[in-house]
Order: sequence, then C-alpha cells, then structure tokens
Amino acid sequence: MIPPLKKIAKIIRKNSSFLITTHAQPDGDGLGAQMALHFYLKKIGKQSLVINSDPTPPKFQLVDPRHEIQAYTPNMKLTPVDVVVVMDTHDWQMLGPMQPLIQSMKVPVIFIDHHVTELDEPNEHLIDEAFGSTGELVYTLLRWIKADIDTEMALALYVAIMTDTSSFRFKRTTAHSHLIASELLQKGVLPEQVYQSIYARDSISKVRLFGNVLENIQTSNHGRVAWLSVSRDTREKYQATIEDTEAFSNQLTLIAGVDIGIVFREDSESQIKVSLRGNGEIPVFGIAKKFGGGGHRHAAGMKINGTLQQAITQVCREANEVLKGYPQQTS
Ligand SMILES: [Mn+2]
Repeated sequence: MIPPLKKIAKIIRKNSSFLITTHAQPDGDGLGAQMALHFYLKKIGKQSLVINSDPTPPKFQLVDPRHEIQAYTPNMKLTPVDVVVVMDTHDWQMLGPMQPLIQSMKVPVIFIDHHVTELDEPNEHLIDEAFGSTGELVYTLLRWIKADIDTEMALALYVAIMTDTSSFRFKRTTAHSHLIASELLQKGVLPEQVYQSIYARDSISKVRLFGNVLENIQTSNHGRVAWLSVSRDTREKYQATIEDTEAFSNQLTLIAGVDIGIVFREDSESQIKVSLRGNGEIPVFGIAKKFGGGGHRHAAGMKINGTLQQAITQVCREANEVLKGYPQQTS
C-alpha cells in the first residue's frame, strides 16, 4: 500500500493538470471518489477536469454542487493534461468512449480502484481489493498527502463509502470504513440527509416492479441459489428504467439459506446483464470471469449474449458447481 501512495503523492505534486474519469454508468463510489480528489486538486491550485462517459445520475448530483462534471460528447475537444486518474475501475473496456480519448493523450494514467486485479504492475496504481470502496482509497491517499479535508470533500467521500458498502453492510466494511465515516461526519456530513437524497427517490412504478419481481423469485439447489429476472416486457409494463432494477440483488441474499443470489436483466433482445452476490464465504468472481465479466470476490457481474432462459440455465449450472466446494450450512 505505501509504495503506490508515495508514488502517486509525488505525481500529484510534480504535475499541474489532471483529468479524472470513472467507469461508464458512473456510480456513487466512482463519482464521490473523483470529486473528492478534484476538489483537493483545485484547492492546491492545480487544474483538474472531470469528464465521464455518461452523465451523472440525478441522485448523485449532490457530490457536484457546481456542475463541474462534464459528460462525454462525440465531438468534444480536450485540452491536454499531464496525468489522467481513473477511479473505481482499471479495466479499459469499462471506460466506454472515454477509453480511446484517454489512450490517444499518451500521458501517464493512474488507476485508483478496489476491484480484483490481474494487472502486471499493480504497484504503479492504487489498487487494493481489501478496501470497501474507492472512496476509502482516495481518503487514504488524501490523508497520506496531509490534505485538509473540507465539508464538500467529506460529503463526496461519504457518498462513495456509503453507497459502495451498501450503507456499511457489505463484507468489506471494516473498522477503518467506520473510522473514516466518523471523521467525515465530524467535517459536517449529515447521514440522514445524504441517505434520503440518494435513496428516497423510488418511483411508484419501481416499487410495483419490485413487487412483481419478488413474487417471481426462483430457487434451486435446496434453496441455496436464488434468482430473479427482469424481462424487457416486465420493465415496459411497469414503465421502469434499467436503473430502477439495480438494487434488486441485495434482496436475494437476505433470504435465509441462500448462498448465491443472481439477477438476470434483459437489456436488449439478445443481451442479458447478470449480477451475482455470494453470501458469507461463497465466491462468485470466478463465475463472472467464466463469462468474460469481473468485479469483486463476493459481488460480480457480466453480460451474456442469448435469451433470458439460456442465461439462467448456464449461470445456475455454474453456481451449483461453485457450491459443491461449500457444504450447506445447517442452522
Ligand atoms: Mn467501487
């Protein structure tokens, strides 16, 4: 951990202009992490640009009060920068249209990320899968630099940590996560306000879609595998958006005895987005990897070409394979 911190601190010190980006369809962790670093860089007199492949979802606008984040457009002209920082992924594919843009700049790129890595030189970057969020990594970096963390940086970091740990519930939530959160609250973050402005936004159509989807949960392998699927027809019937289905996977692993929870979402006629969650020690990263996806050890995902039914059959088979290595817990 220390070598990359030292190296990255030096890169920040020695350079004067930065572009910060995150994965396509940015989430609270990517956005919060990038804004915290962006605010810091501006504060110490550096130039910093934040450009993402996709616009900021309204629920995360609170980390960008002055609308500084730019969304990519095909004919955008970029002013040259010294360094690019990529948050919350180190997979070029995840950057969408920002990928060719950044690669054509031919400047050093630093990944700050907490997904499982197979990079040859992870030490050139700040990547540590033990961290619950990229926000915690950025906090650690800012502390190392002895940055003065103000209220808006604290809010951005809190949003990153809160959303990526699912409100301090996921496995990688550590004592360190809570210590950081404690400090961020002391800087003026109001947890209820943050929570409400991010989560108290469900449309009635989303809640009704959720009702329908829950009604149709399936299980197999003596209840150890549970899955739900959202077809395009269902989504259209409830006039719900793709984003409306994003948190559904959390529900599955709340069912007693479920070891692997899977959400199948029909994004288009032939593409199924699959989200996997493993309870306790059960790893699901390997399943995602088999289908060309990735993520974390206990939360991963991929896209599969085929019909919903084909995806369900294939992925459930792999899930059952994984469970062979983990005898059923009796309680
Ligand atoms: Mn993350």
